[in-house]
Amino acid sequence: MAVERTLSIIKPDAVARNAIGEILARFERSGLRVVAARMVQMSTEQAESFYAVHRERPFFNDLVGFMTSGPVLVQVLEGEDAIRKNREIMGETNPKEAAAGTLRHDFAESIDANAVHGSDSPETAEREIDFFFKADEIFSR
Ligand code: RTP
Ligand code: MG
Repeated sequence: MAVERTLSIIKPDAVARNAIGEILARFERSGLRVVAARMVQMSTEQAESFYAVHRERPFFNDLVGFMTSGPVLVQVLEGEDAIRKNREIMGETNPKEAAAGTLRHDFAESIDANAVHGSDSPETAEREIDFFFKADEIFSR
C-alpha cells in the first residue's frame, strides 16, 4: 500500500463539543500522522468553493451554512492507505448508519452536523490539500 495524504476537517459541531483531541488521537492510534493543521473559520465564498462539486445538490445551502457556523480544524493526514483509512475511521455520512466506534457514530448529531470531513479519492485529496495548505506548511515525515 502506498503512503498517501488526505485532507481531514473537524467540523464546527465537533470543535464546539471539545472533541478535537479525541478525534486526532484516534487518527494517531490508527497509524495516521498529522503533517499539517490549522484552525479556520471559513467564509461563505470559501465554503461554496470547497464544496463546489455539491453546488446542485438540495443540501448545498445547509452544508455551506453549517460549515461557516464556527471554527473548524483542517489537517493533512499522512500514512499508508490514508484516504480509505480516514473514511473508515469517520464512518458513514449519516451518523444513524455509522458503525459503532466510528467518529460519526460517537460524535455526530445529524447528517448535516456530522463531525468530520475526509477526502474521497486521490484527486480530491490533492485538490482539497492545495485548497488549504501551501507546500511549506506540510511537514512530511
Ligand atoms: P464529507 O465530504 O463531509 O467527508 O462527507 P461525505 O463524503 O461522507 O458526504 P458527501 O456526499 O461528500 O456530502 C458532503 C456533506 O454534505 C452533507 N450532506 N447532507 N442532507 C443530505 O442528504 C446530505 N447529504 C450530504 C453531509 O454533511 C456530508 O458530510
Ligand atoms: Mg465528501
